[in-house]
Amino acid sequence: MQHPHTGTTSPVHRPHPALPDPRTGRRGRRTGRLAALAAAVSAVFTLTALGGPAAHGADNPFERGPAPTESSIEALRGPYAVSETTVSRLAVSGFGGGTIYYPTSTADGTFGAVAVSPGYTGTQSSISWLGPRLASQGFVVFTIDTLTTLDQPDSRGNQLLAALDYLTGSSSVRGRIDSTRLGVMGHSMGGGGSLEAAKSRPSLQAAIPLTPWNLDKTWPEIKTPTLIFGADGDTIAPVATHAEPFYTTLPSSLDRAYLELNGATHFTPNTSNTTIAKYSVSWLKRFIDNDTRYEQFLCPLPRPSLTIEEYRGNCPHTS
Ligand code: 9J3
Ligand code: ZN
Repeated sequence: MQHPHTGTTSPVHRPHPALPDPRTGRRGRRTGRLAALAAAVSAVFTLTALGGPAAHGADNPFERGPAPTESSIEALRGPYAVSETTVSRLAVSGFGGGTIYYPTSTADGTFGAVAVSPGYTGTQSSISWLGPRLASQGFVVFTIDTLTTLDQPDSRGNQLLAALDYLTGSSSVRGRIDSTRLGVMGHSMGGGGSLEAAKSRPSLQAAIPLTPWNLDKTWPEIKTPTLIFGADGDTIAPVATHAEPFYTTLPSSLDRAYLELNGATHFTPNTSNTTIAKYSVSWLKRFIDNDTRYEQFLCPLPRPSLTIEEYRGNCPHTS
């Protein structure tokens, strides 16, 4: 089967009316500066009135936002102002409700979306920092609560998928989402759940388990590009029996990576962390949005540093 993000979905790309047609060199009916200006104003008005698309990459209909820099992906907030809406657990089924963080503006068209699960005994507050941090870079982010705080990874995987289905099918922001461009994240048993979700739904574009915990140690079935974060000081989900075997058993043909955080614990993903954010943003952009402007941060592989104990992965990426 063809990998979904190598597909050639056609964007709505009309030639800009004020610019010469690249094939003919002509501007069309009206010519001259005033006519070009009128056409440009009219085109901007039309596109804005329709809610986009605006300023998407010429070759990639899914890329959003300005060209990234090291500092833009490390920043506490990206270029998009963020709004949020609460989803009551009473209003949904299959998961425990949550909070949706989304770019406020509709001028850039639709965005990819990510659901994020907390870990064992945790609630959405344990992963809520990721909501505005990732949404401000141009994603709809759904931090969820689980049905019970004691749910196991397989259940958390199903709940992440139920949350994505709610997000794209019923939520108040469904019209802002490109429902073909989805990902999952989670902490600990929620990270184990993100592996379960990717295993059961190979159409997902990205998975990012954070210090994941799972009794299933082997993941050869996964087709989704996966970035696994481990923590060198994790005594609850030690990397030797969790994150590392999860990574090494992913197919070697898959776009995959393992980032071991230096001086970190099982609970490092529960508070704002720039290393987690910058590589998560890069991975989501690269694989949910097909945005190769972010490949520079993933390839060549990041070198060990004060915050990165070890980084493994394939390079260049193949999908
Ligand atoms: O979600 C987690 O933090 C999983 C680690 C754990 O408490 O496992 C014990 C069964
Ligand atoms: Zn397995």
